[in-house]
Amino acid sequence: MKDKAYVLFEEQQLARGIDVNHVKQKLAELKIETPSWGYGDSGTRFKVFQKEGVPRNPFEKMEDAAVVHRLTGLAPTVAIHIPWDQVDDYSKLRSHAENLGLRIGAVNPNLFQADEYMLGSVTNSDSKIRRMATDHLLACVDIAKETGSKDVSLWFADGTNYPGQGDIRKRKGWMQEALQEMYRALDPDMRMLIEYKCFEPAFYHTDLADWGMAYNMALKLGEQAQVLVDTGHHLPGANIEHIVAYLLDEKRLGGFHFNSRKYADDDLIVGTVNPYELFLIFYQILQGSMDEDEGIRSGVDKIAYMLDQSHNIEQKIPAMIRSVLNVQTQYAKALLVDHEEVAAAQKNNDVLAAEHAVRRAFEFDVTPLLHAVREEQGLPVDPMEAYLNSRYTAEIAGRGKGGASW
Ligand code: AOS
Ligand code: ZN
Ligand code: ZN
Repeated sequence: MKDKAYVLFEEQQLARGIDVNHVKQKLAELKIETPSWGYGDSGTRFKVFQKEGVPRNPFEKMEDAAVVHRLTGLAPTVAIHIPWDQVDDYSKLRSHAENLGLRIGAVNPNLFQADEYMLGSVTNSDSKIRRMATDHLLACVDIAKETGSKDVSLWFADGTNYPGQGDIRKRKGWMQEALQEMYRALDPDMRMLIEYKCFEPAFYHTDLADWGMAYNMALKLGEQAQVLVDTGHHLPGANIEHIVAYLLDEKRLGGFHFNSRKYADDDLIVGTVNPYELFLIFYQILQGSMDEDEGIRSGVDKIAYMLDQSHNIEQKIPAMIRSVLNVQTQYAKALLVDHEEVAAAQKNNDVLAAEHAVRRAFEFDVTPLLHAVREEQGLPVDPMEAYLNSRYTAEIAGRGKGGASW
């Protein structure tokens, strides 16, 4: 029997000309990759809090990720970070993941924790350190081939703290050299996702500071190089959905690192601080999915939705469940935008009607819809409640404290 709230929702949407079956189908296709590091202990420079039950190794991280996917149906892949998730045999990690119903997603080279990288990795003025960093990039491409991952996602902490500390233009050239070498190592079906960030840990200049620099680098490298938008990596007030629309139109939007920010790169649970921004990002993407240009439409299909969060004070698994559900909620709302209504208002230059057409989709309560979708997929209607009622937290308590950090 259909739930009353759902019947009402369906009627309401039907009256607006929204095809609810199409909405449900799109929702069933939504996949969000969770980051292995979000299951480990993390913190700020002030303190890393150790939580009980945190995975002790990459294999246990996969087990926790599998719980998130089993309860939500939303998170079938897990991003790994090398060397945090270094193992002797990646095919073992791969089959462990596959046995749990998961796949290994993007491989993230870590070029910021070795002492050698204090003054830069691929942009270091010391050619030996640049070689070491480039070799790590190449090693990560090989790991991706073993794990069956199609994306290698790159974020560089490289930058300087003071004017004059580094030669900005030389460093730009070194960055390009290293990325070119890595690009050549990719199989034709692999992608390099280039992430940017305005500052931190470097506070004066960062070598890849914004989407324009990442995009320019991608253009120089070739079509397999695309831009990764981490929602926490912009200066306050940046219009992220504009950047998204722009990159999508240029066919270079590779993926996202979703998280929330209030001040800087806070890596908080996505959708907690500014859900409307997330909704507007999806609004742009869904508009792109109806473009007459096949290239843009297929670009939309290839966008990698990933989380990049560190759960410093909250329980990791429920935090991940909350996160993927928050993304699903805003995606569902964006699916309710009547694009014809928006287009008509735009045509009439009716500013208020256009804004209204977008915002009203955000204002619907999609809870009955999401319950129905989960029920149809045989998932718990409330995955968070299902987790809290499960014995999993008690089971993993046996791991004790002092598990993997980041
Ligand atoms: C760092 O600020 C970036 O968001 C990266 O994506 C980073 O690799 C990730 O946060 C794991 O540390
Ligand atoms: Zn990121
Ligand atoms: Zn970040």
